[in-house]
Amino acid sequence: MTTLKLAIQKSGRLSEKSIRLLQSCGIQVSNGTSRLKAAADNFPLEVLYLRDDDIPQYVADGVADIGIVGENVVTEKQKAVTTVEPLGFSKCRLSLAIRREETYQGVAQLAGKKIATSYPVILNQYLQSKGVSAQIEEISGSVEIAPSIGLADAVCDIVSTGSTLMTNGLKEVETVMKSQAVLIATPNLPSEKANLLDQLVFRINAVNRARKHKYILLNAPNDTLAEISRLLPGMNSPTVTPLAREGWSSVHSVMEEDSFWETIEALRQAGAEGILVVPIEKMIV
Ligand code: PRT
Ligand code: ZN
Repeated sequence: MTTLKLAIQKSGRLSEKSIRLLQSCGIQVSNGTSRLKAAADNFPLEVLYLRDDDIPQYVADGVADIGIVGENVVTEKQKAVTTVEPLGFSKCRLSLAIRREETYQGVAQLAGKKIATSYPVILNQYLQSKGVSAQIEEISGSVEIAPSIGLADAVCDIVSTGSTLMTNGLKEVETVMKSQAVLIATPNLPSEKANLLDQLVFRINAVNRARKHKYILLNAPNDTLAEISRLLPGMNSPTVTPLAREGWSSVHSVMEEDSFWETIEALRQAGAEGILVVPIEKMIV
């Protein structure tokens, strides 16, 4: 039987979220703390636990068919892999930062300076696109301490909350790239594996779509239903059922999390009452 081989990070920021994504797709896998690979339950999937930096190479070589890794690593490694889709977690950005006390007037001031980074390829591309020539100092960890020990004038590092930069006396001045976890695949998978990948992507989409939506139930006077239906188009159109109370209906629909509070406010203004909002586990359109 064909098995899809998936590479995920063995231990780090992506590990737990990768395993949780699989679980929400109905696929049980163990964590990789004590092993190199494991077979999943309920799906023909074998999981390889690797360092995140190695995942693009393994997927390009076909040792793994697919992988979950940060977009930043995919771009930096420049391996022949296909990005199947963004996964919506481990969001961060790769940014340039300088000493807090320096004034910043634009990327041109980095010309001739030393910039420490673990992402020399991406940084080099960025500087070239800006026409700035600087010296790139490649280091593999603790990039943020480079200016204070005199190793570099600036850094180009992953930022999430910004607190690491701040505690090291640095300030973020440019976003070089935005990143999140992505699903990558070996180009031109054989059709049986491509078929399994399609099934997995179908499940991931159902889970991720559900996460971005809420199920909403409310009561409203019948003369407000046109306006309320306009505010809650749902997946097709809302379900409207009469209440026992004369002249009132119950409306059920699906709404987007992004515009949640604006929609709720508009519904209240339109006359909705008894609004209930509940999470959706899976959403198939
Ligand atoms: O051991 P292995 O090589 O597998 O792991 P790793 O140490 O190289 O990677 P890991 O686990 O740190 O990160 C894996 C991926 O998570 C990265 O490639 C990014 O795509 C993503 N990610 C999301 C982050 C962060 N957020 C993040 N905050 N990666 C790193 N950081 C670090 C950053 O380097 C800096 O030191 O966290 C610090 C900044 O965080 P803030 O919140 O203080 O700004
Ligand atoms: Zn790494």
